[in-house]
Amino acid sequence: MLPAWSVAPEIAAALRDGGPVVALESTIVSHGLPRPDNLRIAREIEQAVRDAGAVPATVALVDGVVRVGLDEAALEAIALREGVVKCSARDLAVAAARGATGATTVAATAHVAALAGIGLFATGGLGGVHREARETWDESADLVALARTSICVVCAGVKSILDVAATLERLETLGVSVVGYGTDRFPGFYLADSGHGLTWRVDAPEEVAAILRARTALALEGTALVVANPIAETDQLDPALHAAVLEEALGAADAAGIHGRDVTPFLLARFHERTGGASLEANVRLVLANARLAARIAVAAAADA
Ligand code: PSU
Ligand code: MN
Repeated sequence: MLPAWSVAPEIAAALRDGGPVVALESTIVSHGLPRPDNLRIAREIEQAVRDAGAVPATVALVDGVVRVGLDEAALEAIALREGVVKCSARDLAVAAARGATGATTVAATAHVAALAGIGLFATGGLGGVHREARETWDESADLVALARTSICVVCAGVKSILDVAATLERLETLGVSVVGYGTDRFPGFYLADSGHGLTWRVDAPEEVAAILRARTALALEGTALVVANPIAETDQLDPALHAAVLEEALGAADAAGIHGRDVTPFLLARFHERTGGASLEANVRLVLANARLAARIAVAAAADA
């Protein structure tokens, strides 16, 4: 029988030696970025982690096995194969038992990373409370996963298609720590500033490593630490274009009856179409920046150990 999960040898060795490792999710590759560019971008994200001195560990389900660290064939399967399932935490075991191939969301990736003993994780934007949540109850499982998983997640805030204020309230209720990196404003994914302030700001990877140490000492490491890293202002989407496209995209999703796990991929794809690729460019830049920062934090945390 195949094992339910496996760790690539390079990653297992790094973890044994207490070396820096950064987990990466795969839903952004399969469902968040258009083909065939997604495969090249997935490689670039891994390379960004390597360039900053850490080992990348992209997580995905390939033919029924949860893999921590993908070889070329596995990365290609996730990026290009038809019918790759978007797996949140609740989908993982079901999909694994069926021998499926699936990409892991923030919720599923955080769970698997913690299982493997990886402390750092980079993504684009977290899921959260959707704008129509009052009617639909649509709130990403990313939030509850962050409330119960010991992991540090580097992201550009939550996706700007969401109700950011409500998501920040939920993160507070769930006991998830949020710090801004180089800012006291909560980033807005495609935009540098979501319009919401933050209580805590850090300015160096070593400061995050110190927070991680304090969490362990205080037995507060059972939840996630979110490091919110804004996209550079020169790379952000034009705010007026963002507002116009968002309104159009939300209307289109509603008209097309999109719901459940299809909402986020639909809205992101609509953005990429309607901004003539500008949102795609911004998305790639912010993910690369998050991968680099997560690697620097992993290096700082490993130096502590
Ligand atoms: N960040 C991106 N692009 C993405 C995602 C994050 O830049 O596609 C994915 C993550 O996998 C996240 C998911 O967990 O979107 C959220 O989906 P939902 O809202 O259905 O929970
Ligand atoms: Mn949802």
